Amino acid sequence: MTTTITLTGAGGQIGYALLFRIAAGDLLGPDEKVRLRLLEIPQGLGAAEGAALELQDGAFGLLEHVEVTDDPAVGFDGADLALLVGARPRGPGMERGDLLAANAGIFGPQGAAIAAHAAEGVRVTVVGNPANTNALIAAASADGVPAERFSALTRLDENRARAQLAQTLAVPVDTIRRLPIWGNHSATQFPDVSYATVGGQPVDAALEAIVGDVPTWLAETFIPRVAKRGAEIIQVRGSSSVASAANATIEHVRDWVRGTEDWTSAGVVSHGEYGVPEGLISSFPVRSVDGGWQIVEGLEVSDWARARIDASVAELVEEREAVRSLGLL
Ligand code: NAX
Repeated sequence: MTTTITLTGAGGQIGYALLFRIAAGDLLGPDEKVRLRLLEIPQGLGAAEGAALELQDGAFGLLEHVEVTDDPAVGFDGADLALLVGARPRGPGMERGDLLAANAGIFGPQGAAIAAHAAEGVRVTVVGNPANTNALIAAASADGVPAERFSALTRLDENRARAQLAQTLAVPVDTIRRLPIWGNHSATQFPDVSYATVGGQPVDAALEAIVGDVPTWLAETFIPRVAKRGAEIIQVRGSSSVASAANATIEHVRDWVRGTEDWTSAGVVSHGEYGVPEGLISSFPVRSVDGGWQIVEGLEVSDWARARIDASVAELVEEREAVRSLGLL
């Protein structure tokens, strides 16, 4: 079998980190051939073409074909998986409304091109920020493609949260499970340790023994550290997260395609679950079953957690209203 994968922003940093892992089989396994379509804007074509030359030099047995284009009709042609990484960054003096509008101008037409040209059953992962609202705009513009086929990346946030908790508890990171992100991929996101387990046991007692007052630690240390990790990386590294973002993207798409044993996090369309207004793309605890995301339902949500979820969801509502008021949704 061959899977056609479209990557937008393929000439950018995350694109460069993603391409070689996809070609090496990290996304779909060692038996699935891939056909890559690299979609860029004209200024990014040279970098994408250069990456395509390097892909050729990688002599990857799984890589059947690479096409570089700035035409969305060609870029999304036959796409089984679309990774929407290219986005307009916030420029100097740009207000949030300007940023939303600039990105609506990218993700609206891309959603329409996906509807017109992608394979039936296409699954679209939005990485480019503001990821949740960009996914909402793309889904709204993709006539005939169910909104459930669009999701936004919050796996990097979850991975950051699991890594921080593992470090605090001095345990291997893969022993930490069930630590979902709720809400927006932004500073208001809520990494929720309420259900977290370490080695299959609730973390509460172990955490209390180490940090003392857990609610204070969560509010003053853990949540801000996770939510501001992107800024910390920029400060230390001098440039934004790249390889960790690519890694999270690989994990997100791989789980979506292959299924999950346990929960993870993804920005998916709400049908009103946990009081999140219908139609918003918000991060939830999810499972992947039969190729689709399913929101984990029936969880008890404390008042404390409720307030955090509501604050992040309120930001998503504001973003949606801002885009609507510009006539872009
Ligand atoms: P770069 O600026 O290195 O690359 C972006 C690329 O997108 C550029 O080559 C640009 O030419 C291209 N592009 C712009 N408009 C396009 C369009 N209409 N069609 C196709 N390509 C287009 O950014 P990079 O570091 O790769 O980050 C990409 C996006 O990921 C940014 O929006 C960034 O904010 C976002 N991130 C999202 C994360 C998440 O967890 N959801 C984490 C990492 C990252 O911050």
